[in-house]
Amino acid sequence: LKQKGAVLWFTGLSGSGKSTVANAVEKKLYEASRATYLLDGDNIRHGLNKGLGFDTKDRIENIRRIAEVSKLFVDAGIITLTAFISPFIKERNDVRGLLGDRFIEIFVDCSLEACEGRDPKGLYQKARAGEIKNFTGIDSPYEKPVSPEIIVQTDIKSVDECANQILQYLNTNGFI
Ligand code: GGZ
Repeated sequence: LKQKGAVLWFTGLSGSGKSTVANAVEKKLYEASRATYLLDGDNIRHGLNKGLGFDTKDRIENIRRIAEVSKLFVDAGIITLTAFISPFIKERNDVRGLLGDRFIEIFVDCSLEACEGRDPKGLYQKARAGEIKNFTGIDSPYEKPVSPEIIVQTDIKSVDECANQILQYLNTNGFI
């Protein structure tokens, strides 16, 4: 029984496909008999982090708490997947410091144009109209990872190809 925990830390713009790829990876890990847990906006921003917004201070606190929770899961031997924009290099590096070699940074690389074109929730349109302030990529920064373990290009590759790329990495590095 493999019980080597790790966090698959997905980072990227809103609409880049973080949750979609993370869900596909989770399904494949289940098929490989690995215990997993997915942390995303649905179970974190509506619960533990209810009350946090999107200014810089709140985003930093959002990521800090997610990192601490991830560490608990990783300690329990679980492959933890996190799907948050996590826009700042500094905070992601802090998570790396907390988790060491169990931190796997995955840059979900998708151009702003493509994300904005998808706009599944109409949020970019609202941000452009000034109805949402501090929207990542529009009037709030996104700092691309400098040396992520994995880059998946969701505007070029299919969800399945991106998920397989991640599984390949986990296999090569003894996590599955
Ligand atoms: C960015 C926002 C904002 C602003 C609401 N900026 O595409 P979504 O809807 O489902 O994912 C986005 C989500 C981002 O929350 P995170 O916890 O991932 O952000 S961070 O890591 O920066 O703390 C988007 C929605 O929340 N959303 N307002 N202003 N995204």
